[in-house]
Amino acid sequence: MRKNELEQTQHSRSLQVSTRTQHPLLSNLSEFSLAPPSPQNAWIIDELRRWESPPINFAKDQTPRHIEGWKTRYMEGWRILQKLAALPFAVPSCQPRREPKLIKHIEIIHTNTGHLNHKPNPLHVMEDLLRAREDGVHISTVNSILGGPADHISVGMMMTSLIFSGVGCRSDPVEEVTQIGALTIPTSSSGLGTVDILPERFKVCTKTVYERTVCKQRNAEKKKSKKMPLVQPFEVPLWASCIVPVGAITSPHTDYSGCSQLIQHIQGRKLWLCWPPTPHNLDTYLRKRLSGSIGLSTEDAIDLLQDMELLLLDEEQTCFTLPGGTIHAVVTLTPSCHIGLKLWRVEDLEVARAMSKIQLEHMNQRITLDRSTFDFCQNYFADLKGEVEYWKELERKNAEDNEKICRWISESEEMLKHIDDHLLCKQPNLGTN
Ligand SMILES: O=C(O)CCC(=O)C(=O)O
Repeated sequence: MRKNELEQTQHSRSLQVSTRTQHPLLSNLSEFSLAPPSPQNAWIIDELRRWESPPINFAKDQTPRHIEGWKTRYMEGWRILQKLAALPFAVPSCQPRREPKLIKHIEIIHTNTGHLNHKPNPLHVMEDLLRAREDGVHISTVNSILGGPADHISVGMMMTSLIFSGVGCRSDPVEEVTQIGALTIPTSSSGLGTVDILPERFKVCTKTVYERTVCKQRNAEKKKSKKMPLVQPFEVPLWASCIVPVGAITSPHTDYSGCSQLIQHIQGRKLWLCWPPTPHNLDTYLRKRLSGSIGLSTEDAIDLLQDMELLLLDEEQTCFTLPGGTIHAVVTLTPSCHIGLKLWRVEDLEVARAMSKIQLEHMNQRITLDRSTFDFCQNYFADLKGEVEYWKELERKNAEDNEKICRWISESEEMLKHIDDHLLCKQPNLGTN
């Protein structure tokens, strides 16, 4: 047992007597852990209560086949929240309108958007979603019940799922109960491109680079604003938004290939579970993900990964950074949306290197890869290719750490030069996986 785990256990033992009287549900949690639950985590029980309420609990006591998937999800969320509430040590957390407690890895930039003249809202996200559809831009769509991609789903079905998840299909046994979310909706000039959300500190910083896109007015918009001066194409931060229905659970994963993300929460109640990219955590998560199985479940992550931090978000528009390589899982308690912006920072460099090293080692050890692992590796290195351009920009901007960044760029380029052949010879036979 590591030192801080030992301290946490001792600390919770000394609280044993008061724990039992703190919250009525705490006494039922003893079956989840030998040590008594920490009263510091009692706030999670309120979230468990929410999870046990409509519309999320609608499938709990029903048996029709078409809601089996929903029921499984419901039970998974219930077990996750129970497990968290039963932990015998105080989990570092950030909760609405409370001082963050013990949070070290996640950096809270601000806890609301009171300082902004124009605030981001779900309408901006919907505008961007519709624009992406009109322009034929690919967005990642996921079916949270099946835990996989849902690329064939129309925007109409997605919107229906957002509105009616958990309430709409009860009486129609033919209709599947859907739970569809969209994960990468790009900024457009009629949506989030109209709001300046980026905190000043990221605009004027030699230590950080953020992803950008050129925002162009479309012909229809130009016609509408005939009397207005013509707006020249302009560069904006390339926020990508994410819209998720009630009751969704996103399993532990890392995003991209080492860059950080700035996340601006827009609306909804959700719980983020975050684990820092320590060597133990990266190794445990990546080896499981690369072993061809379905990956690490949230429940296993709570047991196996170290130094978890929890972030509970509600209508306060909190902004925070998710440092490169952060493993995260999300439980959504009401329909919600947020936006993310990729950031490149010198402090992410070692994590980017460690992640690539594990992926390469793993690929070298295996003769063939199954379809899911092959896609995972391919996406990882495709992302890395795009990220190298931003590392180059950071290198030009940051004289102080120039040498370090240069070394990482040439390592990445060397890796990428070999990766195509390496990956191609491990490509699974189509149709067999
Ligand atoms: O909100 C969710 O369920 C998933 C969000 C997420 O994992 C992300 O934005 O990277």
